[in-house]
Amino acid sequence: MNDYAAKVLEMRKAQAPWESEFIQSVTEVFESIGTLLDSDSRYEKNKILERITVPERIITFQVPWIDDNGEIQVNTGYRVQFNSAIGPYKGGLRFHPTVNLSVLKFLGFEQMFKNALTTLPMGGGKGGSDFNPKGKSDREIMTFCQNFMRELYRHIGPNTDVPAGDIGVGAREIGYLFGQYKRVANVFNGVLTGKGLGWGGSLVRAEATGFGAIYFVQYMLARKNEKIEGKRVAISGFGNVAWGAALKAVRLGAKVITISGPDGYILDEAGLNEEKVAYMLELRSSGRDIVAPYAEKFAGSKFVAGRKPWEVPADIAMPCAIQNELNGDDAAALVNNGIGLVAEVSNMGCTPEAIECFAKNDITFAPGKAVNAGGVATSGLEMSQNAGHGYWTAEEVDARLHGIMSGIHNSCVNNGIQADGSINYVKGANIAGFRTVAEAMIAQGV
Ligand code: 2IT
Repeated sequence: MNDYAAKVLEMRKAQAPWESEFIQSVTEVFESIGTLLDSDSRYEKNKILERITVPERIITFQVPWIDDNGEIQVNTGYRVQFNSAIGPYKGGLRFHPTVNLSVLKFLGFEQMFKNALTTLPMGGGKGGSDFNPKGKSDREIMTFCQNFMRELYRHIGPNTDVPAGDIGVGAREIGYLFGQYKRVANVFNGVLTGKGLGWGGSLVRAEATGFGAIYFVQYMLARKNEKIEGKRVAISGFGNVAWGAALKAVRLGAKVITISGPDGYILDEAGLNEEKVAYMLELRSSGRDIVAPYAEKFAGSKFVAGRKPWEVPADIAMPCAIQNELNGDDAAALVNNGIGLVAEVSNMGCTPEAIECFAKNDITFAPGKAVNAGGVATSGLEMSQNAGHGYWTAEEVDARLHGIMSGIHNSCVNNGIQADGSINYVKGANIAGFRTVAEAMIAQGV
């Protein structure tokens, strides 16, 4: 690691050694940008690494709400406004029991570079709560969202900070959050993305993260003169992102053989079809956070309890669930089974040991901040439509999404090309994203 980067990393570690996810994400970026830092002393002179690792603002608040039994519950709400050098803070809200400041700082840090990669004017932010939506009634979800927004509304706005969904926050939650924002702020604007069609939402936004990830995989394959058609694809998760990826993969003739949940994974050797992909939505709306019922519904598939899909032989692996879901042992299993390509779709889905294992074995690996950027990119397109008081067709949005994913792939190639002609996508994505943000910070002064 570059000396300056190592010094700042040590400083951040000493300040908050318990923020393991945040330190992991900073380490990955700092390890990748050494050549850029070596070649340009302005970054150190302007203390860019010191500044870029401290969120511009963190808002923490209490979210009290009343459950269906009339009991008062209390959760913690957060919004980490990480960096606004290139646009208003932009990034999702996560409702999940594992949410804490370290997790939201890592997500906000990643978001800043991801948003820069899209080339749209969006800064980095992230937020959410340790609220667990699992097993909650619709009324409880609505009450929680309303009480969350009762505080958050004063910190956000279409030119200030534009939240969206993430794990545990989908179309239903965005609806309740938007309704409350509108009530208390008395304004109808594009303050959130992922809105419903007909009240400001964009066509293709729901599919965009998964679709964009598959477009990115197609560009990766094209460099190796390969096609996705006929490839065995192992996907984890069964939420919005996994659903979009499975849908596009199936439509392009790939064989999606796994999905997974916290309870285990489904192995479907026949491959998913559009009916089975649609069933993922039913599984999700059950609110139980399990995939086991899939095996009861579709003969020939089986449920493997308590395990992850990375033990299944596949050509392409796409983690679509949560951070650190694919570790060094999982990576070794994939390599032993002849994996050809790994596209990380979840944010920081792979541990450093896993990424190292792929690198050692010359497995093409692309990081989440590049692969999953189609989601936030399409949020950016939703912001444009809102600002222009109109809507674009699905074809228009999809064409722009394609163009943005192609541009991100080109950035990774241009900044990550190695002496042997192979691409280090981690390095390429981090250098391209970092440079854009850092240059804007330098231009704007302190
Ligand atoms: O991780 C992500 O990029 C998201 N959850 C989407 C963020 C957004 O603002 O659409």
